[in-house]
Amino acid sequence: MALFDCVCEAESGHARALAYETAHGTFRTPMFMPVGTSATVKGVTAGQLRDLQSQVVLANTYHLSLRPGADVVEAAGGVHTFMNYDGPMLTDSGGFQVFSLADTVKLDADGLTFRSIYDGAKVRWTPEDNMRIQQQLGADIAMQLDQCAPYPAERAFVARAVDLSASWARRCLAAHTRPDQTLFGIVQGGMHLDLRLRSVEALCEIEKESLAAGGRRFGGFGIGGYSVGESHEVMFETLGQVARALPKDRPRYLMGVGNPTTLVRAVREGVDMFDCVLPTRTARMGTAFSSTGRMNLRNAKYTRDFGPLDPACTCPTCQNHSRAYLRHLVKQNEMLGGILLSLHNLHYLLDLMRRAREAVLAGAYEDFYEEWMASPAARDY
Ligand code: PRF
Ligand code: ZN
Repeated sequence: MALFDCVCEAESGHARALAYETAHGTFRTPMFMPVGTSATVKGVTAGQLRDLQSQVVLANTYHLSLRPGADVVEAAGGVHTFMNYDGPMLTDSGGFQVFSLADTVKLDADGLTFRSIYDGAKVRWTPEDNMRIQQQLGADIAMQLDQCAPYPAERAFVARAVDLSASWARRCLAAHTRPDQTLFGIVQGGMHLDLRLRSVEALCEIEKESLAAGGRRFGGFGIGGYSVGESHEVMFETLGQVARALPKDRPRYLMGVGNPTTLVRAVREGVDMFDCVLPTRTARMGTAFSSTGRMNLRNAKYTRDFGPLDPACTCPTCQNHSRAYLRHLVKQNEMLGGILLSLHNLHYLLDLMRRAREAVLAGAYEDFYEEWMASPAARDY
């Protein structure tokens, strides 16, 4: 396979099994990507990620460009060598973090101005600045700079975010030239189907113009602007139609979504890739996914429970440690507690997507979906 080739190995209903080629190896979908915001999946080493058979790690442009700085990461040889991880990597543009972390963001047609959460320093990004930074960071996949509208939001506000994101997509695609790295466009449009379709059309038009001018194409498409406070049902009213309006021959990445049942449902709608801090963030708070639903390890009922965390799980945590021990670690704020639960929760989502892929390859995704929805694990939705 050539770089950035995307091969569809099987389809089952709308669900797909893709193989995608990057400069750091092939990844296969459906797939969950652990989040390594600051060039670290918190508490988890690169070796452990490999053992978990994690395929792609996600880092963040907002955080890395402010600390330690894109120039430092570049001097290290890029984010791969900096964190000693040699598999596929993706950097989010940081647009989402600018809007969710900063209290004042100044937005204009040419870019955005915000203050760093680290030291209050004023930062200005044009789409070109953002592309230069992501090329310095050197991940295999860069994401366009976009504006994610909050929920709820006035329709006119969402429409402006769609048009601004499209104008930035055009500039990002023109500014992104590193040959070993690809760029994903991002669809916005909130919960309005017509605005979502307008966003998809704009991206396709921008790509067409770029190709006609001898420029590049998008390597895939992010679906942003969901999981911002709306209910599951509201998201699924439009998600499937949006995913399937995107070009069939490239990956569709639902950004910032990590609820197990949402993943199983979104794959059925034609989504291929996911990322979320949920498995690692909730692990650090003492929560574990399990085959019988979510478990809060702080609960007193585990004090003398010397059985494995999840008897159905094959992860290293479940092979080696009891609920009582994990509860003790969590209660004492021992850092090993968060680490062991992070390993388990990541294994859980990675394994769920591997099984989803097997089901697609077997042409039996609908059976997999129904079995999941009937399982006790789907109750915590
Ligand atoms: N845009 C970008 N990153 C994101 C989102 C988005 O809309 C979301 C929304 N769920 C998560 N991460 N660039
Ligand atoms: Zn486990």
